[in-house]
Amino acid sequence: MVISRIADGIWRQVENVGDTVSETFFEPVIRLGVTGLARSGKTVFITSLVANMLDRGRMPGLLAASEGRIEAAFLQPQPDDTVPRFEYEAHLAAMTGKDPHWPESTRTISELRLSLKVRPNGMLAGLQGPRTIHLDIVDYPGEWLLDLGLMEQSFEDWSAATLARIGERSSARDFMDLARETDPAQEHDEVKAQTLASQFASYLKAARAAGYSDCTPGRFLLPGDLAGSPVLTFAPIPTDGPSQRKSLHREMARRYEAYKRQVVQPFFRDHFARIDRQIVLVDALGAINAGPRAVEDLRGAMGDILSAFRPGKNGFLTNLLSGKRVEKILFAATKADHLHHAQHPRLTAIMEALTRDARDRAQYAGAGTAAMAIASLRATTEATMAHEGAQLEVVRGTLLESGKEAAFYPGDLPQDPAHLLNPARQGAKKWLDQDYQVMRFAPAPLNLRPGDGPPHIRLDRAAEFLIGDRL
Ligand SMILES: Nc1nc2c(ncn2[C@@H]2O[C@H](COP(=O)(O)OP(=O)(O)O)[C@@H](O)[C@H]2O)c(=O)[nH]1
Ligand SMILES: [Mg+2]
Repeated sequence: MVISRIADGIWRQVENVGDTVSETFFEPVIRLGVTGLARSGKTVFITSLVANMLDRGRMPGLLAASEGRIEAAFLQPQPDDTVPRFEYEAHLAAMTGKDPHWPESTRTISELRLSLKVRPNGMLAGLQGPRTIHLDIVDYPGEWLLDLGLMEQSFEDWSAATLARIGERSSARDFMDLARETDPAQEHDEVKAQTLASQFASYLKAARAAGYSDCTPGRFLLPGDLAGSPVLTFAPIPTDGPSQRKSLHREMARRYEAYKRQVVQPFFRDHFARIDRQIVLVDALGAINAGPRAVEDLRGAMGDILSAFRPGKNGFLTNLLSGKRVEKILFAATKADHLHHAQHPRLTAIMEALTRDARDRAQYAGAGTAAMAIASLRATTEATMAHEGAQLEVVRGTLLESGKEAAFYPGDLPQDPAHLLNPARQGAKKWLDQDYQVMRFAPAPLNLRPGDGPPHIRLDRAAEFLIGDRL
């Protein structure tokens, strides 16, 4: 009896050792994090990246592919049994089927394992057969990174900072009325707690719709199966001094701590801390189109998101990572197919400027960073048109709303990103010189040659930066 139990234990240990040995020496795993705020283009990016890794005809910028060293690519069951699988097949069918359309938006974490059989290059080329390398792609909402700021804040500090920040926003009026008349010392009452929490959640939704990015706690917007649970039933309230036993203040503070411990911390520990390479997708054109306030807000949110990648500033994260770090971070402006390629360098420059502070610090911490303008699924073609005596460089495509073919000129992005970022920082209400427009195009019907993935812009360069050195 006892002996068999010991034997069982030993057997399992040996099995575990076997796992790690084969993973590290023979079948390396790269965990690629894909994040960005809602609608930044994560789903389309992952779908197109995987399709283009399976059929590599359009990936000349990925050296291992252009050198013909990738002998095979295939999807495999992912290693994490409790994380939803990224619905690759459904998304690809949406984008490249008979009646192409954009995939449904998803709002949670998901994962997909792509395995590559790669022949080594250089010195090892003649000595070694092909190796299998697993690319575990993890899609998670950028909103969840914003919660990192809560980890180092007490309930009282968080309440005070939040109430001060949102006090003047019209979208917060109802909630603020309620918060102001709340006595933190009153006895805890579940109905009151629920009213506060639901008013606060309504405010967060309205704030996000109005273009604000500082909408934490992130799970209030995307509660999933936590909806209605105590960890999501709290709100900032005016507090002064320590809380009394059984008071509303005490219970709200307790739930806030539970949210940090049971929602935020597990995400960082189980997912974020294991990422090797990261791409942060940004809908910079969308923000430019929405105006200076949206650009400034995006800059702020980028700063907050990116603070997760310089753990030195955050004690909680430093402990969690214990020396491990993300090795490469790519900041990509998505949907570059809205612009003629002549303007792509300007979009890249804007992306660089938006993330400059964060990139400088990441570089200091030893991570390689880059900024790029990409289109995961190219929905347009380019053309030059005569217009009022000048030549305009336009893009053509099928408009999403009307289904009509149209040529489109989005406006001229400035050479110098400061022409956009400075007015945004100074609180300008609208752009001075001109307006920028974004049309939504439908994905174009495709007629792919065998071996070709869906059309894109610089997806191969993005892949080379993110994983090229490991292939
Ligand atoms: N034209 C164009 N539109 C894109 C591209 N990628 C994303 N989009 C648009 O952005 C929307 C949001 O993309 P999605 O991947 O669902 O964003 P997510 O919320 O970050 O997963 C899509 O429905 C498309 O309208 C692209 O490469 N080109
Ligand atoms: Mg998505």
